[in-house]
Amino acid sequence: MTETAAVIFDVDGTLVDSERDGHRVAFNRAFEELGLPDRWGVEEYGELLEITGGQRRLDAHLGARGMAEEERRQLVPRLHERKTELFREIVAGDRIRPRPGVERLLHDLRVTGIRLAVATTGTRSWVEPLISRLFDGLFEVVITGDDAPVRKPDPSAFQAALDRLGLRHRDAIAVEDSRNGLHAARAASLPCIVVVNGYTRHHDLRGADLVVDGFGDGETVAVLDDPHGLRPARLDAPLFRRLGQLVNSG
Ligand code: XBP
Ligand code: MG
Repeated sequence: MTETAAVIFDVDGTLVDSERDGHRVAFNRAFEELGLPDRWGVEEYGELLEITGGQRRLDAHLGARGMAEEERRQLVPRLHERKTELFREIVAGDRIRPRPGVERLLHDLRVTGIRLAVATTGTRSWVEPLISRLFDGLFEVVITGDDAPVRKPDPSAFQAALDRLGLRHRDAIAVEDSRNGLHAARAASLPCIVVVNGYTRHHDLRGADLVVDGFGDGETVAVLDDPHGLRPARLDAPLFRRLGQLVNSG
């Protein structure tokens, strides 16, 4: 029977709650600095998150409000470059923190000998400083949007992580927060645990192996979907091992 050898984590919304008070704020500051009238509200940004990748999100938004393609081609890369710098400053100011229970889980997995990887569609120039600041030395492999240019729900980020780990899909489990992330993991044939947040609680998450509302930090997590009957109180190494055995024996 195959043992779970690695867990592959998404970053935005999963390891860190970075969208509403992080990326959104950086996008808005970039709009302001470049003299654009656009500002993304909390709710509107939740809808825009359906479009993965900052440049694609900007392009879709500006296109929908009537900006010509030629202008977008010039503007989107500049806006995104400035947004990336501004988000790096937000990270450097310690304003992005791990979701409650994440650090405990990562240490628990490592102590049990489970290898850790990251697969995100975010830009490497902010992902790397964020990972070193918050999770220094814990992740063996970090795949970013620069390594896997096709954004989730395409499976390429997860496939690249498996390749770099030298593992097959049967040896690993993905942890995600959103429908696009879940679909990317499933398209790479990975089992997937979804830990929802305020932006993703309403997503259709059919196909997930477990859906919970947190990692379990003191309090017992609320289980939203549990097709294998795992009934976890929190996410920990024995739960990942049990899930790995279940999906591989089924
Ligand atoms: C995250 C994203 C990213 C971030 C912004 O999705 O879609 O675009 O919102 O980062 P996931 P960039 O959690 O599925 O990886 O601006 O660097 O793209
Ligand atoms: Mg995410």
